[in-house]
Amino acid sequence: MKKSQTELKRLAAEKAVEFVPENEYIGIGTGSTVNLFIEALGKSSKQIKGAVATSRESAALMAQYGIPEIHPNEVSSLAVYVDGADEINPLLQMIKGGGGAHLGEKIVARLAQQFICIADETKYVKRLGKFPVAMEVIPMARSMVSRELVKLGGQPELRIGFKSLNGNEIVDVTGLDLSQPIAMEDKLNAILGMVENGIFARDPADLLILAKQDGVELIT
Ligand code: ABF
Repeated sequence: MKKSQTELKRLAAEKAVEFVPENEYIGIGTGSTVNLFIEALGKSSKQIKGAVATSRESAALMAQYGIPEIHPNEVSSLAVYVDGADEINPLLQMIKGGGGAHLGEKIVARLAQQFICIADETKYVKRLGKFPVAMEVIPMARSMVSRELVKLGGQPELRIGFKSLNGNEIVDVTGLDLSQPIAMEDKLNAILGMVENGIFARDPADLLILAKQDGVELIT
């Protein structure tokens, strides 16, 4: 019987709990796969000191399971960061931001000693770029940033009605050449008015827990 995408996400999420060290601070990402991780962690016997949340949705679910929330300014490092992705390639570089939380995710991932990505097989791609790249932009500069994105070959689209945790807007961009993801990540972040883009190439994951129809694969 073919496993559903949710069943695969749950397998990856449950496997990730094995990699959470006891009595440490950890970081927790955002999205439906992460929600299943929070549930699995909450139901496990694992005792952690606390977790940094990257969205209010994750924080609320953590609270439901009694996982203490800590603010990122209270810690100088985290043992692990567990998060999903929209796309991830064999180098463990990712496109993230479908949930509009990629700025916080990149900040918290930078704090962690190990970035564990949990995903179902549909996220694993040879080349990044089919999924739109989310970009957090300063509202007053949205048009200026969009003109620069078009110059780079992108097709920017404002995420209507969405504001980030920091009160910024999200522009989703398709059509960019991501054959050199690190270079593009840096180029995008140099645009005046750009807060952060959803290419995680400079900060790839350290471990991918990939749930496939024939089992869970660990890729490093
Ligand atoms: C989050 O995970 C986002 O960066 C990314 O868009 C999302 C993937 O969500 P899901 O697990 O629901 O596919 O970290």
